[in-house]
Amino acid sequence: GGTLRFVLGDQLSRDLSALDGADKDRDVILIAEVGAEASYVRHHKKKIAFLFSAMRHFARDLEGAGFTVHYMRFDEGVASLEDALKRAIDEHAPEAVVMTEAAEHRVLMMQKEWRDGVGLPLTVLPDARFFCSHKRFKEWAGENPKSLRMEYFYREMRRLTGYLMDGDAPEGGKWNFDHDNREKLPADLKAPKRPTYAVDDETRKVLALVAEQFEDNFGDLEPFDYPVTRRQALHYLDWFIETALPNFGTYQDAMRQGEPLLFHSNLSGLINCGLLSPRECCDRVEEAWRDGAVPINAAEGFIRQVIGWREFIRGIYWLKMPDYAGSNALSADKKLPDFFWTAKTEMNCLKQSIGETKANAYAHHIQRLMVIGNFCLLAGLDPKEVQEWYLLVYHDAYEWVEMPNVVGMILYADGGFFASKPYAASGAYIDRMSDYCGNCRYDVKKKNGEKACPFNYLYWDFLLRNRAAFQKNHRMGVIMKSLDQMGEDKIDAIRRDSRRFLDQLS
Ligand code: FAD
Ligand code: DLZ
Ligand code: SF4
Repeated sequence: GGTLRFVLGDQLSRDLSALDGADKDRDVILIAEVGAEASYVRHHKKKIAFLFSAMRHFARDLEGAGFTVHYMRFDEGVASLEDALKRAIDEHAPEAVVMTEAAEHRVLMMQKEWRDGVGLPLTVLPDARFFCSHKRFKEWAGENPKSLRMEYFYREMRRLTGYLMDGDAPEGGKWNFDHDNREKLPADLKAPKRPTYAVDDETRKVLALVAEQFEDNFGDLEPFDYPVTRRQALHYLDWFIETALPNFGTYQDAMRQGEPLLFHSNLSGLINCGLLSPRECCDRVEEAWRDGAVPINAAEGFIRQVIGWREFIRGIYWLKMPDYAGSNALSADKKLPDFFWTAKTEMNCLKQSIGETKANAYAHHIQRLMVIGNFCLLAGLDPKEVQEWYLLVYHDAYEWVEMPNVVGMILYADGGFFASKPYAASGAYIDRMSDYCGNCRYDVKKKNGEKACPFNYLYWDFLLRNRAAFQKNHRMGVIMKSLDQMGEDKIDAIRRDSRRFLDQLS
């Protein structure tokens, strides 16, 4: 036989290294829906439906292009990726197996075991879809780094890719236009209407499967209107560049009730599973800027998220795993409150953000970071529980990208390895960036008492609880000083309100 090419669920790219040089006459491409991957956390129903549908359509596209694909469907009862591999080897008797390295540590460890155990040559190739190789990231980070900063990494990536560069200098005279990207949303500015994609026969079957097999999982399965094919993904990218990108930068931090997407790209799920490459997305964005169709703060903002944050986060993950998973620098140990599953809370910002998460398997960055994440941090929720929640609720969630965002970005559980200070904020921040507070039973202007916005006293209680950890952080200097000058009465009120609030959570 020829070569067996095993493609994982988040490797749905025609230019995947494992498909490089595939022989249409002799090779078999294996793609498998397997029990263990679909249930290692209780993924949101839409996440499973999206991925299975994308996998099936990708397989069909490969077949259309003349490849032989062995597609294992969920109802064939394949227990695990290893089970899929062994079944395929038995059936096709290949000479060798080729794979692209898994994006998650857990699965890469499996690949290493198979290499030693399947009894025929198994090659694991690098994943060239990322801009920055493991080697390059390690070299950039240096030996045993104490802390790393995205901004410097990002500049290296700009130089490496040449995006928005004028020779050695950044276009527009600055590396970063974030300062322009914090505007409030004007009341008369409407979010553009999104394209939706009709459910075809294949997706209909997947929806029926998920409804039956994953009945008790979190989240709403329908309506389902995601792009699931390469062609639809490209259409969605075109739509984004033309319609939403011009305002993407300026209103990147804004939130509005009933508008889950605003000007965000919603491309993360498509990029992470392989239907779009990060390179083609950035190429298109840069082109739109060179054509004068979008301002520099939009193009730079998007490209920074992708070649900066996305690659940096992946680098941190591989630098720090496997120990990173257990990080808990602030010894946070509270259980996740029930409303993370039901969205039933009187805190309107959380009700909206979690409600949208439940409906769409999506929330945009500021909702994930400054509403839900901020709450997890201030309330002292257990990092393990928070990691699991974020890993299962979003359709773009894979451990390599979820974990550093949770452990490092929102929870400060790695002691500030890449965040120079915790992303903690009181209600005033949420009020400034959204219209949530106007519809809330709490009063964002009140600091203490039954009616006060809980973020207001939880913020100070968090600092009081973790005083020792932040005392030496010079970026926290001003705020820790105001804590030192706070009167006993005020401190008592903060502690009393926080205890009352946190007690009734559990
Ligand atoms: P846009 O706002 O349009 O941004 C463009 C692209 O930039 C995204 O599609 C994404 O590919 C990339 N990007 C932006 N910020 C980040 C970041 N911090 N890390 C990695 N990529 C980034 N993103 C995931 O893809 N999967 C996750 O599981 C995930 N978990 C997160 C958990 C927390 C606690 C936080 C704070 C952020 C998380 N993010 C995750 C990052 C970010 O919130 C999402 O990528 C983004 O909201 C996806 O929506 P979008 O495509 O509309 O993004
Ligand atoms: C997330 C996921 C799910 C839900 N199901 C599958 C599956 O059935 N088959 C598969 O090959 N991959 C799946 N994945 C993705 C993997 O769990 C894993 O996250 C990635 O391959 C990253 O290593
Ligand atoms: Fe959220 Fe506080 Fe505003 Fe209510 S008042 S929406 S709890 S920030």
